[in-house]
Amino acid sequence: MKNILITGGAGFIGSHVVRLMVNKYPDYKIVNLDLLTYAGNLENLKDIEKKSNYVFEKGDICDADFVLSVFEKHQIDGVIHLAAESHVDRSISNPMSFIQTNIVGTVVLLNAARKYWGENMTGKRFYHISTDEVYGSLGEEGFFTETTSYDPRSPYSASKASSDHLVRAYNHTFHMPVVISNCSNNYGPNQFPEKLLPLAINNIKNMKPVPVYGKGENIRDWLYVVDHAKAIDLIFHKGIDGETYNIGGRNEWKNIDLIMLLCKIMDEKLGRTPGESASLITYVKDRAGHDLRYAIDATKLQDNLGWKHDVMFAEGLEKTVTWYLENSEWLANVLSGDYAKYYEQQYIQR
Ligand code: NAD
Ligand code: TDX
Repeated sequence: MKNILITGGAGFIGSHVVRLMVNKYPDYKIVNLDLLTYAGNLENLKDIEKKSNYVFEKGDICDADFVLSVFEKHQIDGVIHLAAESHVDRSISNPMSFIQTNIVGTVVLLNAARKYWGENMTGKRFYHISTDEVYGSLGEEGFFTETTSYDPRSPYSASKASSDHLVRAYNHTFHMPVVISNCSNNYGPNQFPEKLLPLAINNIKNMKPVPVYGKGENIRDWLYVVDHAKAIDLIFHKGIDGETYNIGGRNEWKNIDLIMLLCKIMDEKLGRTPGESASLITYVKDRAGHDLRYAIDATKLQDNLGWKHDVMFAEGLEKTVTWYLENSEWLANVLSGDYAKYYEQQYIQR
């Protein structure tokens, strides 16, 4: 496969996948299709944007004519589909855009691939990137495996579950060569500061309250974004058609413990007295339908494809904090625009 379409490549995870693929495969053409919504940012790709094997196409995955034209123009052989509305809180206040982008957009892409590839899809691949949230919420014990029943509980996770089902349906019905992965929470550079870690880093830096939903007892399984990008590269090249792979770091943290650790690191980095950053922690109204715990069992990916994560959490978190402190211009740029309005609605008015 030579001409690869990556959707959502200007977003958080997508930009790390684009960078990895552009640098690692100089003989591939990497086409990044992104609408540049509030979450898409071409600044994330400054270091590779001039490479000869990289092309950017601005447009909407829901626009069938445009998507098909991109397949034809670049003779696309493989798709890595990351474009999505990705923030759970926004899916609670505005579910419709999640239905449109995550469900309709995925079907538009599948249709374009089917139309362009025709009957003989040998050597082609449609790789759909999904989330652990489709499996629902765990109690204190157990892990999500690839055979765990779907039980999505937010508009976001329901829209992702729906797109996963549609991708599988195209495999079953039309023999489209697909592969799916479901990953746990990612963290790292370039994450939009609506998500817990970059939001907390930014607020701590500016001595603003750090909002912790409910009692802070919800648990997430954190993976460094570059390790996710490496898993995506591996699955794209070595995964078996029709299979699903779970990706996770075996790195569970209660939200409040994670924020306490972050505060400790920030105190050290900013030369504050111990406890100064933690004094900003503020318990706020819980997220509606807040899932208690996510935890991934990635044994299949480890045993079948030899994946393991490289970055230990202490190192990854330290790198992440350093990146945000050193990239205040990036942060200032993404915080301008509509973000202030969103923050006001999400944290001040409710
Ligand atoms: P993100 O919100 O940072 O980026 C999404 C990108 O998609 C943006 O660049 C945006 O401009 C683009 N986009 C949105 N709507 C579009 C449309 N209609 N047409 C074209 N482009 C559009 O998201 P992320 O956190 O990088 O997540 C990427 C993918 O990985 C998503 O599918 C998400 O469900 C999945 N995922 C994310 C995580 C996580 O922790 N962030 C974990 C598991 C899976
Ligand atoms: O201000 C906050 N306070 C807070 O306590 C925010 C933004 C979040 N939280 C809590 C909610 C969650 O329990 O922190 C946890 C993490 O929240 P998010 O960063 O919003 O991530 P989450 O809801 O777990 O979903 C993420 O992981 C799976 C991504 O946003 C999804 O795209 C991905 O599919």
